[in-house]
Amino acid sequence: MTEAHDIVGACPHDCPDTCSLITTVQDGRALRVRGNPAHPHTAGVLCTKVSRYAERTHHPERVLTPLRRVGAKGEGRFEPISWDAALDEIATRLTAIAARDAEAILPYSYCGTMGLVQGESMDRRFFHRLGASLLERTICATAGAEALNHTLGGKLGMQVEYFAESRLILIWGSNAIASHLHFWRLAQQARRAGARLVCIDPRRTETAEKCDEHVALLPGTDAALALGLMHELIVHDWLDHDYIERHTLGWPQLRERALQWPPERAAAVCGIPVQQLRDLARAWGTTRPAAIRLNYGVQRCAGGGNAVRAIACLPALTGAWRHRAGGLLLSSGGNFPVDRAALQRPELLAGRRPRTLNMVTLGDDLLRESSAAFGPKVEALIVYNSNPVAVAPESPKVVRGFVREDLFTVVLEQFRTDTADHADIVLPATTQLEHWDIHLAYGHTDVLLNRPAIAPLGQAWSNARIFRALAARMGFDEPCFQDDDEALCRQAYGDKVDWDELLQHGFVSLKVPEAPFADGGFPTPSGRCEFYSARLAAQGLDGLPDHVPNHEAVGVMPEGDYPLALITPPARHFLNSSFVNVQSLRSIEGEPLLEMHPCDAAARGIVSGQMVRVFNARGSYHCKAQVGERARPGVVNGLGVWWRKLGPRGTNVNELTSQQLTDLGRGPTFHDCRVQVERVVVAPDPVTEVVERSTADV
Ligand SMILES: Nc1nc2c(c(=O)[nH]1)N[C@H]1C(S)=C(S)[C@@H](COP(=O)(O)OP(=O)(O)OC[C@H]3O[C@@H](n4cnc5c(=O)[nH]c(N)nc54)[C@H](O)[C@@H]3O)O[C@H]1N2
Ligand SMILES: Nc1nc2c(c(=O)[nH]1)N[C@H]1C(S)=C(S)[C@@H](COP(=O)(O)OP(=O)(O)OC[C@H]3O[C@@H](n4cnc5c(=O)[nH]c(N)nc54)[C@H](O)[C@@H]3O)O[C@H]1N2
Ligand code: SF4
Ligand SMILES: [Mo]
Repeated sequence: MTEAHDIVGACPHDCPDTCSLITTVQDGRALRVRGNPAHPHTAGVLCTKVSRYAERTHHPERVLTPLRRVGAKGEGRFEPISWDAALDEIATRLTAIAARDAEAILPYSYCGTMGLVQGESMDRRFFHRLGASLLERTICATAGAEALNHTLGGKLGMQVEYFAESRLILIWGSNAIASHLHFWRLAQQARRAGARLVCIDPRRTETAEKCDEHVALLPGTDAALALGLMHELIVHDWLDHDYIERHTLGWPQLRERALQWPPERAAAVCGIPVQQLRDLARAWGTTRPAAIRLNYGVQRCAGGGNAVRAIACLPALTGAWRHRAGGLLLSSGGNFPVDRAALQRPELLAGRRPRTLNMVTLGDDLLRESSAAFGPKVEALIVYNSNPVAVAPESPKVVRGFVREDLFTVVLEQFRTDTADHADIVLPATTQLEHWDIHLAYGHTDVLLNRPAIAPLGQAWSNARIFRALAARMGFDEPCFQDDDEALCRQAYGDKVDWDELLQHGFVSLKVPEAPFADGGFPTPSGRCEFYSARLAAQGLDGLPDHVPNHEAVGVMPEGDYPLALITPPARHFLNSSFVNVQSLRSIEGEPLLEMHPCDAAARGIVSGQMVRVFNARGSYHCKAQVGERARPGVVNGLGVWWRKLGPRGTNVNELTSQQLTDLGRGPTFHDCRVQVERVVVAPDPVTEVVERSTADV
């Protein structure tokens, strides 16, 4: 037995906190993973999920050899094959398709790892060289990102640590305790020093119940709330006229727009008491320093981009940016000087301009035939760092696409996910403990390096190695296909980050201003905070932020059929669909639940613990009802992206969500969805279930 030793790494997950990890290793096995006490933002603490990362890595169900399908698509029956056989088969199939039209090949990936090497380097080189279709990676944050870009000039904002000094914090569209725990520590610090915390969220989350105030607005009404707040700031003259004059663009127009939103109108749209809106405006207008921790929950609806724009105007109106503990933070990602061209080598496209498909509309796109407008039918799909069968909206269509007999599907995975079950070939991928990577963060401003703690398990390879090997099989002989994983790590930031310091400490803090917009200097075309965006107006869009009702707002769809709004926020102990197969975490999470307000439940004769069917025109989903105050009247909360095969009847909540897009950024609208709910009566014979409609529904 060798002595145990520690290796410093980085959490790979799609979470603003990007923690520094310490893995204790003995005899080639990761014994445990804990938070690095030397990294200020991590402060020695990890969330419950990643504390179980060693359990996840050494999970008995890891995919450890290449697999070839022997059953029907989706059945999940495979036989092990050699790497040579797998690579030969993939290269042969892709070469044949590419000879006809390389755009019939579609890569599909997201942030299963946020690592720059395993997430967006050799893979992109490979697909660029091939001339495959491009993918718009929109499934999470593009509406908010584009909104920030058009308002502040980029994914920039407050330095997260200064929230600890704020006197008022609006936690807006974010369940910090569940989804970025380390921010909550700072909010608690602020509160101990006397700050007031306000949570703005339709759901009474763990975070909402611990704040001083909870504004439980209807989903998709945040822009109306922001405009109503502006109305009050104007009427009471809680404005910083000097800041507005010197550092903003379009105030006369925005002022006129906001004056159309008296508190009564805004509160009615939001479904909140008008006094609550007035009180919030007074607090925002009169407290210094005041800050907003905005998160992506607000932008998963039709008007998500406009909502983020409206909210991002609030700090400039009151001059909140003047203080380092004032302003707003949605994403800090724009601070990182990543050399994406060096990693991804767009020049390998050699002048070709392949079509781009949107990852949100995968369901529709897999079912499309070739046409002049669409281009070639998708014939091959290469999935990595993502589990689209579970996470993409409107899964009935996604599944119909994945079971197509004429689709060749390769999935690079650590586990037999719902998506892997539909693959022709599954390739075993390493976890973060087994490979090199380098990271940015979107909730702080440190670069992190991930060193492998253990050797790859079984025959697992890193994504970068897999794409290197595929490139070699396909005869791609450009020198960039020789770069190994460590070399790719070095290329990510070039000389902009000190490599030796990274090797030594595992992280390097970027040099960023304490209060980025204290004296204006917004990186927009005008150099100002753009209330009015000429760029948006030039695209034929509204140059000012406005309230854009949900696609499936009250009154838009036939309300009698689907009267309830459904939101689908993450489960605390899963990360999107990752960790659902980790038994200890699944035990805490329990089972798929639908939270309902007592009045909506009573109207349908539903009690807690009862099996219900949630449905709309797109699909139908069974889970247990949990009746209580976490849900507001008129809104039901379907928690977590469960693996379909681990949920009742092999479905999850994305059976119901739609492929409609946001106003900006072509993003998903997971929280913009209408449904009906009915109880399911289980007959003595468990196979025959009778659905009972109460009189309230008809
Ligand atoms: N434990 C855990 N942590 C996670 C994740 C996870 O799955 N589990 N996912 C990670 C990822 S990929 C991301 S993008 C982030 C996601 O985390 P967030 O950016 O925080 O986004 P959501 O979880 O979608 O929504 C956050 C909150 O917004 C609320 N919400 C829904 N609709 C609206 C609305 O219209 N207006 C307002 N004001 N609020 C609304 C939801 O009820 C939820 O509590 O978290 C990351 N962290
Ligand atoms: N209904 C509903 N749906 C949602 C959301 C919601 O709030 N509600 N949230 C949406 C959001 S915000 C996001 S970001 C998406 C996320 O959706 P995805 O990006 O698909 O994220 P995960 O579900 O975590 O799946 C990531 C997969 O990547 C694998 N993986 C991790 N590391 C590696 C690696 O190094 N190599 C390879 N080959 N594989 C790896 C993991 O095993 C896991 O199966 O889901 C979206 N879907
Ligand atoms: S998921 Fe977030 S909070 Fe948890 S360890 Fe990773 S970065 Fe930290
Ligand atoms: Mo996300």
